[in-house]
Formats: sequence, structure tokens, C-alpha cells
Amino acid sequence: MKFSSQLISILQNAHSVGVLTGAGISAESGIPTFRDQGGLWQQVKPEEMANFEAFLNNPNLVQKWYQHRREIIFNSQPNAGHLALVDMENLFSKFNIITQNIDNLHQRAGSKNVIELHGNINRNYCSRCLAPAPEPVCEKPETLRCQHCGAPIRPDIVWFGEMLPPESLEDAINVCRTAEVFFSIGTSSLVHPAARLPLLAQEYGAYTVEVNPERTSITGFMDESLIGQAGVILPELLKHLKR
Ligand code: BJW
Ligand code: ZN
Repeated sequence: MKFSSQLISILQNAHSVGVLTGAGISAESGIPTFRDQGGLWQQVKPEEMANFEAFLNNPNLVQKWYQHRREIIFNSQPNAGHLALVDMENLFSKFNIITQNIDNLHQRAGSKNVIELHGNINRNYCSRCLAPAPEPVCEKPETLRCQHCGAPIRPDIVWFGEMLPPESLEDAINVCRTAEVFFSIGTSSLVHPAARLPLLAQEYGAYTVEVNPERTSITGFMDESLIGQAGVILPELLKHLKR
């Protein structure tokens, strides 16, 4: 893949880089995305699984669905895209990944500065008293109840209509404020407030770059669009930067 001399030169002189990732970066690890062909939302409807009301109506069903997802994630490995971002972290004095993913693959790959916007499937908490709950290592997490109040345990994932963790959102906005280059990788940019972050970074002066095999709702606004898979493009970009 050919990269513009402008991108390489800006990156070679940059001190601060921000990265927003979405489900697409984990697609090459075998974790389904949400809205692509064969994605999760073609298997189940978001309104039946991804909101608190659905959980209250049928906690067992929702927990079973997340246990199925946990098993896929647990059996997957970080891919070349995640690993390239680990190496990139060492090239800049400030390098932050803001992820919408709940799969922990950036952390497992070795990235240090990861801001989780939508939670983490490895964590759980009580749906009533909000006390953190132990990991559901048992085969039937749907039967788990809070040790303190007996209410059903829920995954620590931000569902539709729920607030993002305020500290994470604040940290993400700070990354947007300071980034000289901002990447949006593997996200359809349809879910807010995450979808707004690349545009915010651009307003603060960042050079914005999208990495995605498809056009998205923000492609037309980005300074540069790298069309292809993250697991191919990011290692190639890294090679250019190390030259
Ligand atoms: C590759 C690739 C490869 C494939 N390499 N790329 C403003 C305007 C309109 C609506 C709202 C708004 N503000 C808030 C809202 C409401 C709502 C929202 O955004 N709705 C829209 C859908 C219309 N947002 C919320 O409710 C948020 N909360 C909130 O704002 O609270 C305040 C508030 C409350 C109430 C009212 C108003 C304000 C919370 C959002 C939580 C999102 N949660 C989920 C998880 C569900 C649970 C689960 O996991 O089961 O997060 S939804 C789902 O979408 C998940 C993802 O993180 C998120 C984003 O998806 P992502 O990552 O972009 O995946 P895809 O599948 O969409 O795209 C994959 C991309 O990868 C594609 O582009 C591919 O081409 C690409 N790709 N292979 C690179 N190899
Ligand atoms: Zn409780």
C-alpha cells in the first residue's frame, strides 16, 4: 500500500497520536462486528439484547448471549492490527487508544494506554446496587446473583440509552484536544458519542485518518482515508515509519 508523503511526514514529526477503534479491528481475530454482513445485529436485534430493559425482562437470555460472546473472545487472539498499534505506542511520546470494543484485545496485545468507552466483557456488576461482581467463571453466569442484594449480575457493557463512563469520555475528549494525528480504525461511526470524536479531534487541529475497507459516515470529512483491513494497513504503515 502506498501512503501519502504528507501522512508519513506528519507522523514522523508528531509527538501526540490518538486512535479510536471499533469492532473492525477485531474482525481479523474472528470476532464478529455488529453491522457488517454476518455481524452480530443480523443474529439478534439490538433492542432485544443491548439495553437495560431487555436485561430486566429476561436477564438469563441476555447473560447467555454474553457468555456466548465471552467464549468467542476468550478463544481469539490479538491480530496484526492490534500488534502494530502496540509498536506504534513506542514511536510517540503520547499515544492513546480510545476503544469502543469490549473484547480486551488491545490490552492483551500489550497496549498500555487504552481508554474503554463501552466497558469490558470481562467485568460484571450488580444491576441494582452497582457493586462490582466477580468474573462469571462458571458455565452458567445467567444464574449469578449479587452477594449483597441478590439482584441479577450484568456485564459491564454500555448499552443503548446508558451513559458512557464519565471519566473515560473525559479522557477521550482530552486525547482529541491534544492529538496531532487522529486515527479512526474499524468503526462504522454510527454510534454516538464515539462517532463524533474524530471530528472533534479535527476541530482541535488533528490530521485525521480513517482505516476501513468500506466508506463510513465520516469518510468524507477525514483528511485521509486508507481503504483496507486494519491488520494489513497498520503493519505496513508501521514499516514506513520505522524506515
Ligand atoms: C474493518 C475490518 C477490518 C470490518 N479492518 N475495519 C446522537 C445522535 C444520534 C443518536 C445518539 C446521539 N447520542 C446518543 C445517541 C443514542 C445512541 C446512538 O448512538 N444511537 C445510534 C445508533 C443512532 N447512543 C447511546 O445510547 C450511547 N449512550 C449515550 O449517548 O448516553 C447519553 C444519552 C442517553 C440517552 C439519550 C441520549 C443520550 C451508548 C452507546 C452504547 C453502544 N453500545 C454498543 C454495545 C452493545 C452491547 C453489545 O456489545 O452487545 O457498542 S452498540 C455497538 O456499536 C457496540 C460498539 O462499540 C458500537 C459501535 O460499533 P462499531 O465498533 O462501529 O462496529 P460496526 O459493526 O458498526 O462497524 C464495524 C466497522 O469495521 C465497519 O465500518 C466495517 O467496514 C469495518 N471493518 N472489517 C478495519 N478488517
Ligand atoms: Zn447488588
